[in-house]
Amino acid sequence: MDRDAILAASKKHDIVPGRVYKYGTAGFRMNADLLDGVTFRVGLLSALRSRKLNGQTIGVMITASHNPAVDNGVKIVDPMGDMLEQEWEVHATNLVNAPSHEELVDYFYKLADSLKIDLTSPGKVIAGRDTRPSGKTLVTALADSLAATNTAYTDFKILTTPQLHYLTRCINTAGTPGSYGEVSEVGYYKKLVEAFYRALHGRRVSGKLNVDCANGVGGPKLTELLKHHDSSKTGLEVRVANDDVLRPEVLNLDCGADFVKTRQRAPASPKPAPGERWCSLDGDADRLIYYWIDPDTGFFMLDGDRIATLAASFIADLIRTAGLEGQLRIGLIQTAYANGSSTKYVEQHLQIPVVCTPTGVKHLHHAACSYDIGVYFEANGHGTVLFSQDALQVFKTKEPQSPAQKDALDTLSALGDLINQTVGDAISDMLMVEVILAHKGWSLRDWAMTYQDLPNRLVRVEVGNKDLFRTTDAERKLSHPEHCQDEIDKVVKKYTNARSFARASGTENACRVYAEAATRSEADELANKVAAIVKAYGG
Ligand code: 16G
Ligand code: MG
Repeated sequence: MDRDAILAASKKHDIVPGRVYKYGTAGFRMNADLLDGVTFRVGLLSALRSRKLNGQTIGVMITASHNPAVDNGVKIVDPMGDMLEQEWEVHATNLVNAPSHEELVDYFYKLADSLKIDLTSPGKVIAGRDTRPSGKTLVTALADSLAATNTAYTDFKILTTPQLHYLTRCINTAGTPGSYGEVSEVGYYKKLVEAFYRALHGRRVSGKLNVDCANGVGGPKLTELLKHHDSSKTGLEVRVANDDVLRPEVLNLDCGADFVKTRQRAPASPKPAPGERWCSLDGDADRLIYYWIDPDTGFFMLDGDRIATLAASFIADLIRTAGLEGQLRIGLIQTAYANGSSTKYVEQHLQIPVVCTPTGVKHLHHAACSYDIGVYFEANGHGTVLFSQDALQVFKTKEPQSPAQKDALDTLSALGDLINQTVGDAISDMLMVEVILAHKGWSLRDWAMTYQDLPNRLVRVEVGNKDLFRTTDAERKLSHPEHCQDEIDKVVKKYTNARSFARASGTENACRVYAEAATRSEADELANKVAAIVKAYGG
């Protein structure tokens, strides 16, 4: 590696001065104009990361998910397709904040030295990006840093975020017993479709599914997947909606999973007709929300909590039928945003333990790994089901004692292939939901009947200094500012079945307040009161 080459390359990709950059829950995410130098530096870090991990391939994804089209973002994917290890987030933050090109290169070598990285060893990085036009230029910045550090580099061009995670894991497991799949986009489609056929196990999907793709990368990719799918075999007919990726300004505009979840209404267009089955993906296709318009009661949403409870109940039943109860541990991971009714339903009705973690996929994913079957979903629709190697092995090798056991074992094994094991994947999750509904013979309304959500409200509060707010107990309580939590507790006590918490956002300069209570008006009132407390303490 040549210091001068890195320095010269860096000088082509300035960092915008006077800003503090932080590798947060979603990597670096901001207005795309600020990201050229940031992306170059993320390239430097991925070059180091790959070498630190004996030349395994590192993924870099360029996306700003559900943010407006003018934003973009960049994040690093570890070899098994999971998020960058947390200790390295600090290194990413430090590298990106180096004030000058010289100091950047100094820090790069210092980091390599302190982490005992052999810079002469080979490194490998792959990249993907969503449909944002700015992604194309940012990829150039990434390519420049990888060239300057002699790092092998493959640009997989436009992908969903989960596809990039899939490819990263495939490359690093190729030729081993744990091989995750064919290293190509087509390999991803074939794996999912084949597992979908197997998981249905002769059942058929009933009713057309309309998919709002947020005018993001999920649109063209879902269309590709459907080319590999024979609907006469499954009954699944999909109408792909909001798949305009040629007009960047419509990305995530009045549509997509984030819009549907936060506004609690259907996309502005096309208007879902009463009774139609709908779901929405977000801009990079790692979140999924289902809904329909009821002719009598109007819009009804099935969010991440609902997907989690559906998956957990189905898989727990299969485990029982397969005669594996007691042998495999199943757990459900949520955040404080999960509706209290869903938690109660899982603990009391399904008798499955629930763990609460702080917000952010990495926390949930990590907690899910400690179960044989770890179901994790954020209420916003991001999540997946992780199976341990032991579990996957048992599904394949256990000798069935009856046709019903064989059916259950085959279905479990197929789910292991269908459900993305690296990260939440809207397309894979959608196929999983369709499989479960087909097995249960359920409509969206049947699914919705399992429990009743507590009315809830989320409020964004602008404060002088959001860093004053520090949390404990998986974000369910504030430790700072002092006395703020006491005031919140006092208010919550006045309402029935109520719960409320406040936390600083990890992606925006604001605090968020969540409140739920027995009635709509109580939930609204409580949210507003807690928001007022937060505002008063907010500096
Ligand atoms: C990021 C997280 C998401 C979380 C959200 C919270 C990842 C990949 N994404 O989008 O999981 O729900 O941030 O945002 O971890 P907030 O901190 O602004 O409320
Ligand atoms: Mg997303």
